[in-house]
Amino acid sequence: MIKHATFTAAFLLISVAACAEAEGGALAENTVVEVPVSAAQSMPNILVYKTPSCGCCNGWIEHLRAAGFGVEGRNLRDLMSIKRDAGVPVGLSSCHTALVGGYVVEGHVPVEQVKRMLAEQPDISGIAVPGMPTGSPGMEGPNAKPYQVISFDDSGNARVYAEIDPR
Ligand SMILES: [Cu+2]
Repeated sequence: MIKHATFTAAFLLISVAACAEAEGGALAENTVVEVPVSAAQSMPNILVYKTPSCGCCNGWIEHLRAAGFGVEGRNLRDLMSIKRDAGVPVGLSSCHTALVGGYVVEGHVPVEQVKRMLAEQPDISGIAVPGMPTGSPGMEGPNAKPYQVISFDDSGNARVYAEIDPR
């Protein structure tokens, strides 16, 4: 599992600073604002690596934001090294690779499955929707067909995590 506690902590600090500023400096300079750890863990931010020209990636990002996630998108011309470092099996790869709460999310995974993984904390590296099936979030369109969410770990195990029927 890849831990991104640093990213989350930094984001919280920035949020708190911006919030304090917006309220006209209601907080004294040295006030310590305590952010409950449980709250931060229940809705971690998602870091999404994508290529600059990927439109369906933006569709998926909007899907995450609509569900309440904070999302940071990073554009890269080549995602191969990101996918390799994240341990995404080649056969499960898709158009974008995301990191959230120590897990990898590859491709157009429905946000309900991301939330389920974060809640259940399974002993896996992450989940993927291989390719770009029509009907998955960000890939809406006619002729939607059932597709699978696959879990994977760093020992090469891949299992069906969820069966999705978008029709
Ligand atoms: Cu896509």
